[in-house]
Amino acid sequence: MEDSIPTHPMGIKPLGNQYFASGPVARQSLGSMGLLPDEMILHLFEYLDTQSLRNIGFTCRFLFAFSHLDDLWKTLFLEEQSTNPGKPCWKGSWRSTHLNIAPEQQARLDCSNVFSDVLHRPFACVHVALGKYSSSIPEANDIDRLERLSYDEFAQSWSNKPFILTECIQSWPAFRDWSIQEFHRRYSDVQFRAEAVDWPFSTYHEYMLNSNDESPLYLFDRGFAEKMNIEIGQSELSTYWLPDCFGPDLFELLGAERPAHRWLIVGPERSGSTFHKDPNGTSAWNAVIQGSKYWIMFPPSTQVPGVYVSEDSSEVTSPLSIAEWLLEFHSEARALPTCVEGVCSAGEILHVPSGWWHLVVNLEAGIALTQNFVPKSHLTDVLCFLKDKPEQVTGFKRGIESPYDLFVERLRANYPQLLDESTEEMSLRSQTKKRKWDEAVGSKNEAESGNGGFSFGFADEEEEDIP
Ligand SMILES: O=C(O)CCC(=O)C(=O)O
Ligand SMILES: [Fe+2]
Repeated sequence: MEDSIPTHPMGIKPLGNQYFASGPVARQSLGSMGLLPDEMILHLFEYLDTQSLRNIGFTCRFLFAFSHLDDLWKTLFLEEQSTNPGKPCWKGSWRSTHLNIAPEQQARLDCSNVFSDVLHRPFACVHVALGKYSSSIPEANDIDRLERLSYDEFAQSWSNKPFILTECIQSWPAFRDWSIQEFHRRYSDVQFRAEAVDWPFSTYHEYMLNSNDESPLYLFDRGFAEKMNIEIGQSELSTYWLPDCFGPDLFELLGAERPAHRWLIVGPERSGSTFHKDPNGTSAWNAVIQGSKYWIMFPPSTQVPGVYVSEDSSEVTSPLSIAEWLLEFHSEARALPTCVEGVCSAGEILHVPSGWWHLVVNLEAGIALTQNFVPKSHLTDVLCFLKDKPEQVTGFKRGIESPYDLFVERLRANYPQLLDESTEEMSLRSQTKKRKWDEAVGSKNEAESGNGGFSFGFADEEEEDIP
């Protein structure tokens, strides 16, 4: 890996290189702080405010290098923006942007006797060659590619499988007309949401062209239709419309009360999404307008290497950046029999089935549109999610007390038979779950003694007590 990595702009080297160093190393001048490992120094620095972080950098060469770690400045910048949002001017790094100084006005110091993995690794990750991971995909893992698909085929055979449709979005005006350049021309003053900040597209464009973050700031905006004044749907003036093959989206029954469900996504090369499942048990499609994305996906019950899920699966900890995960875990993950991977290029659309794990990385700068939906075939998954994990339900407006009750009410009015079938499936599932639990804890006899119906009612009531 080290072979393809250029020299760090400040001269910082990986710790292993210290073995070859002849002169004095910068860490020796750290005084009593030298007792702390690099990880701890970084952690302490995360508590410093702007002035302190600046000042401590002037104490010695080693801390100068630490105080320039750009991620620290990103946090300070975002913190300030949250209380005092101004119109920022991107200056090539978070430090320069936050301190509002031109890159050429910054102090420069040769740090070639600073040896630290904590400092060198983020830089190395920026230079990870993504092509290595997105190419030579084993045939068994290759995501299915279809020219087109009917709704019947989707409902019968494909709602549980990832796939890429290659002939689906070519007629969208969005596909024909949109590009990063065109956005820059038409929307340069329009503010879009990029993680924690709202930036005019012109600023984000500057950032895309001139930044080197290990995990680039990702533009992910759910209000884009209003901001760009575009129509979505079947009308003549529409910029894009929903693909027919996914059939009716049952969350449409919620009307204005449906949770956030569509996003415009723009990002530079290496931006993307770390491992997650989509919210509320929904499925999704992701259409690439410009650029290309590498996807690696696993079915719902897979334990993905390097991804840690809390016991109730409410928290997913993927402490690693995309690049670190690729470096550390990709080969192990790729060898799993359930691994599915592929590249979705401009003009193609990818299906993410309900509950599937996925990590996505942009191989080039690009634009995508994504939408979450509830197909009939996953109604039970969504109902179970809303009912059994109310604390994990996201995206609904605050005033909505019980998304589950609201959805059931709308389904009863519009699709009573579907609701009945789904309710039956839910009770079958919880019966199976209870049987498995009883088997595991050894109270099998009780479960089989004809009290199944009663225990069931009881379980449901208990569950309804969950706020
Ligand atoms: O980065 C991407 O394009 C993937 C987005 C995604 O997975 C999501 O919106 O849930
Ligand atoms: Fe996703």
